[in-house]
Amino acid sequence: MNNSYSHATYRLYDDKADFQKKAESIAVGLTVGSWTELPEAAKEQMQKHLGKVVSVLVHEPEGAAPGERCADITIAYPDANFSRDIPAFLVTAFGKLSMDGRIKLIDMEPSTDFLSAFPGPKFGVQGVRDILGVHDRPLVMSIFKSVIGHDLDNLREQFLQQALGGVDLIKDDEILFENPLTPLEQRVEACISAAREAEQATGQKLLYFTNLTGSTFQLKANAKRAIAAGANGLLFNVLAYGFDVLAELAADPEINVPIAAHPAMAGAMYPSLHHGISAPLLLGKLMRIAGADLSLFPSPYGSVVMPKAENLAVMEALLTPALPQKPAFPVPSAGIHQGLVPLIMGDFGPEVVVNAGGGVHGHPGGSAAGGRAFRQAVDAVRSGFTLEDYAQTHEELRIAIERWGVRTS
Ligand code: 1AE
Repeated sequence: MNNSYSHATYRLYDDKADFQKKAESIAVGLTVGSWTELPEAAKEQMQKHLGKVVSVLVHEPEGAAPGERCADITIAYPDANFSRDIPAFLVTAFGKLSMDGRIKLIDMEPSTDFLSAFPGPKFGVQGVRDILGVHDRPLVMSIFKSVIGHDLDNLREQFLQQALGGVDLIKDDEILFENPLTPLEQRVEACISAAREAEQATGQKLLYFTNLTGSTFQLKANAKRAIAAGANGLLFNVLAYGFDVLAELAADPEINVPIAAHPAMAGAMYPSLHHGISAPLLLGKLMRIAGADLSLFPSPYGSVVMPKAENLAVMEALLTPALPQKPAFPVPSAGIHQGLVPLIMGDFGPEVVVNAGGGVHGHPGGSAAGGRAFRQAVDAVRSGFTLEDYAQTHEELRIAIERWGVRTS
């Protein structure tokens, strides 16, 4: 019998509650159900399944109204109670509880034994860099926009244009599904042939993250069809399907390409102060444990924003050496343009993917110029230039900062 424990930490808001009592009711209620009612013989038998209160820290919530109270409660759950999959731990720790008043799941600390069931990202930061042969700078990713309603020739041409800008990665838009104009295998073949053509011109290797879609039970087969057609990356809407689906895909030896996790639906789960799952856990730790090589999330600067402290905590969860799974690339996204690159590199350091859709395709010189301008912005920061100075000798960057400006904070 396994006698290790996995931990969950919650922030509970209540103006009157006895938080210690509440913690004890969680520890008992989500494990053995009832304790005081049990006869002594049953208690002995059930002891190994009983949750434990680890800590209860009462404090005033940030920005609280007068008198508002909250507590951070950590509960230890016996690993013996659940199987080695993320849904089992999530349902144990935050199944019914997620609906029980103002409570947010802040963190989970799975045991070493639990973590050992997850191979995690196949490639991670280092593996993706090795494929691309790029080790000394942030990567640049273009989001393939305006993809619905186009035929294959049109799609190929649009792909080629963004690839010619020298970006490292191109990801499908997450809303591109199986459709009669650009069926999966033909779409992959068209885009990969454009990638090869661009590679000849730029000397830059390129990964194409094809959107993996379809019904859950078809996903593995669809992933393998895409890979057989030449896809060298997959984009996956993890939260619409569940972490376990990502874990199954990532653990499959035949799915031997990096997987980028898209955060679609995350807004229904993390932004509330009082409910849901914290962003660092949802988009950082669990994505990495489940096997995402890259995780996208809203940045602190663009069009869809997440507060900076939370953003950096997502990055920390993706990169920390404290987890046994390979580090995964943070990809702060949404509304990113060239004028934000100094902020991104300043806040995230070198292990980051600069990711943009509108910032590439909205460049007045076209998508190739947009990609080039991003590469120039990265080079400017690496060489210690301001964007304005570097732009004096780099036309695409000059036009980009004329269009979007430069943000300094
Ligand atoms: C947080 C996800 C961002 C995303 O998927 C996306 O398509 C962003 O597009 P832009 O860069 O805002 O145009």
